[in-house]
Amino acid sequence: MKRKTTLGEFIIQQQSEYPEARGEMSQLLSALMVSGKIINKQVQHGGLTEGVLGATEAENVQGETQQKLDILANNIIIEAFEQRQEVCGVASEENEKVVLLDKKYKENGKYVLLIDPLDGSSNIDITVSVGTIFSIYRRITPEGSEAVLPDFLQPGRQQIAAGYIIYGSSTMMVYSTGNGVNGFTLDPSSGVFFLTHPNIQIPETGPYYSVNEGKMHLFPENYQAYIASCKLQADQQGALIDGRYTGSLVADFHRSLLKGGIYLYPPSTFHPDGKLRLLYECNPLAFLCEQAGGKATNGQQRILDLQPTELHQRCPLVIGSPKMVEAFEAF
Ligand code: P6P
Repeated sequence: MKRKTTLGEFIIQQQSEYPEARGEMSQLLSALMVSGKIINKQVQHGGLTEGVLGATEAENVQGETQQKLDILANNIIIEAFEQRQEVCGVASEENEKVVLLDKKYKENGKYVLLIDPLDGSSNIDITVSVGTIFSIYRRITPEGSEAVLPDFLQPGRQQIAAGYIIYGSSTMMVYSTGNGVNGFTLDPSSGVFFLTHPNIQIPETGPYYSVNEGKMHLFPENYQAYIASCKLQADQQGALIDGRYTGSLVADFHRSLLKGGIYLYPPSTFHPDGKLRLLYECNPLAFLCEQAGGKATNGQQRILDLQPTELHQRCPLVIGSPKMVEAFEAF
């Protein structure tokens, strides 16, 4: 039986479709792949590695306690890009300001990278899946100068690539460069990512809705009404729609992408704009979801059309199977 295509081979095949490509995007994706393998090793070792689990005394710019692995993952990714020339700056959930990469030659980088280095990290200590989310834009200010905020505050529809690495029962890298979504599974014995989920299409509808029911009473009426309707609905086969919520966005999104379903992080009295961040959580997943045939909205607008104004701004997120998001929009 012919062996599966590796991620490296796939990247090269994709690049060959762009004769003018100089391989920078390929290099960028390879750096993310390498970072994912290194982070995976730390995540999978969990409590076996002294001092890796648990929280630090530090808080990130969101005022959230930083897990030790958050910081580790952030450093692993930034260091990977300091060794290369494609990226002139990184915006991260873990850094208040944009990280300008080493001045030596970084100002020639054509791309900017936005990351949530380890989303859902509070789940690590209980061995629930976590993930790295990434979003890539071409810079809009002239090369040769330092990257500036406008390079990062672009609408999500300008993304040229986005994806995630999910560290779960298996480790997968799922990404898109604008021509569909492909999923690669890491073979731990060889350290190679193999193409296991070619051309992912999200099912039009699905068997799950995913929301933090504990906060239901804080949500706006229309969200409560839609969620109540999910509890009453049965799908074509008469099966009820189930609730599934892991508290890890990447895991909840990955399930919706593969099985069909809808994930909601609504506005609430605690979080009037929702809790999730537009630039490095909502935009990359919205890009992927649309590439797979799904939809993503903030309750009023298409996520990818939102014009960002701040690096760490939050936005409500309703994302997943198109028919389920449309049903929500009717509320
Ligand atoms: P809540 C994790 O902190 C995260 O950013 C997402 O991964 C997750 O979906 C969400 O927050 C969980 O938030 O308020 O439901 O605990």
